[in-house]
Amino acid sequence: MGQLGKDFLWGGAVAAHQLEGAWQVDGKGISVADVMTAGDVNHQRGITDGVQPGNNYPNHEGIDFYHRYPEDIKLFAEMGFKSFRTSIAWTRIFPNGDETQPNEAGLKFYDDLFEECLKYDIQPVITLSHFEMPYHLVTEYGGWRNRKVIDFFLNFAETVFKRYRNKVKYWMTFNEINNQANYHSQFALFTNSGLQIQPGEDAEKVMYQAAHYELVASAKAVQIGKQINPDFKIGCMIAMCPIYPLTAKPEDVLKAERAMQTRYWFADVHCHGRYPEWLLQYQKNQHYDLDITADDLKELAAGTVDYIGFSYYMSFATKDNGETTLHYDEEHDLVPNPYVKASEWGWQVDSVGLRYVMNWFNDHYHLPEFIVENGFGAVDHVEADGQVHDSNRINYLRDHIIQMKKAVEIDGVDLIGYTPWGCIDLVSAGTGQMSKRYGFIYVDKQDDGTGNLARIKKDSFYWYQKVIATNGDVLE
Ligand code: P53
Repeated sequence: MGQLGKDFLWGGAVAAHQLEGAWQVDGKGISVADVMTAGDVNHQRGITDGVQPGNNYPNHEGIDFYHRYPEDIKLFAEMGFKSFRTSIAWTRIFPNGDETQPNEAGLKFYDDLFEECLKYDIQPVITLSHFEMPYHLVTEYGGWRNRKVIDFFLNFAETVFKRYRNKVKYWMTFNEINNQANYHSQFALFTNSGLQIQPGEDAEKVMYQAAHYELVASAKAVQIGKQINPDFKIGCMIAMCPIYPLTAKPEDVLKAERAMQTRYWFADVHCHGRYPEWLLQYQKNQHYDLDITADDLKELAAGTVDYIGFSYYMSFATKDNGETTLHYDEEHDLVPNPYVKASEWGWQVDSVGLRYVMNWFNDHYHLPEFIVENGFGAVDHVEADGQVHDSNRINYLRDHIIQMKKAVEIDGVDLIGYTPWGCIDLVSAGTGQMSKRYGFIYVDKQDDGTGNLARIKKDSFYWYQKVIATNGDVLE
């Protein structure tokens, strides 16, 4: 029976654009996150044509981690973190994305940040591209629909691999690359790939082309990284929301299988180094004439990943809708699951699903896994005593850790670590809100931008400290 090893990487996760702020400091360029306004539970975030005065752009200030990280890393160390997942803001290193020479001030910032982590034996776990590509690559090149962006990305990847080769061991290429399987979502296409669909364009086809270039870029980055440091562990990052059949009706089961294929073929390419047959057939049936060369296919095969990084928040369900073509479309084919409860933001909470997906990944790919996001976004209140009693969050995390341990101890899954999302409150990616909080540490910053940015340890801070200290034995 397996166990969480003594080197298990307990920690927490964030992304540069959601907490750093300092959007124009030390030469940073404008990223796609910088042109996104705040939304809320009922309103999608706006994407403006460049930065337009008079709008609320919550990522511009974030929680000012850029200037306050020593204080925050110290709090992570106090909780006992062994790892800290963040991303490198591409626009700090290459402000426009297409420069040949990097911005030294940006490189220096991450040198200092990683040093600060290592001082406490906290391993940085780094995502190269986390919803923050240079906006210039969108306006000048059309984002990832353009093959040229592969080289710009590789220039960025090589620069940071070389610079941090002795500071960072765990890397991931593209955050939640498969979210864009939901090609109806302007938000997903823009944040993942800088895509803006023109009238008359087939969004699904554009998505398949962009995803192909990203997967080629990922495979090439893996190879470049291994040359720079053979000890690097380079993973993919998949948003894992399993899609269950609503009933045992065979047509529902088949529909759910196609849904899983549609959302997770990205992992097939990352892990197996090739496209699955159903997708090749689908693209042929659609008469998509994609730019996929023989050389690309060689690169995909040569650049498979070392591990599967994934986020897990919720599960989905689907059912047959009587169509003869087996096609799954995330915007129209999801149905509520009567067996699970949803959060205030409609995210269906399902801890057993975590054990299910850990087994699913293991059976499909036989690779180590790393849970690089998991968590409960909820409104928190600072009580009269100045404390935050976030028992909902503790309950959510406890239930998931119990299932995670079962997957390791009973089912034999090889798990590298666990980094819950938003270990310190930050800007929500989906809604741009501050009030959708995930942290062990409360930050006094509100949706309207007010607040003094003070940090407060929540009840979950002390709870997680105990979990780490006992290597997951004490969960009460
Ligand atoms: P927020 C959709 C579905 C699952 C995870 O999300 C997702 C999304 C996109 O919103 O995003 C990941 O902030 C992402 C993080 C994000 C986190 O989950 O919308 O990797 O950047 O903040 C939580 O509540």
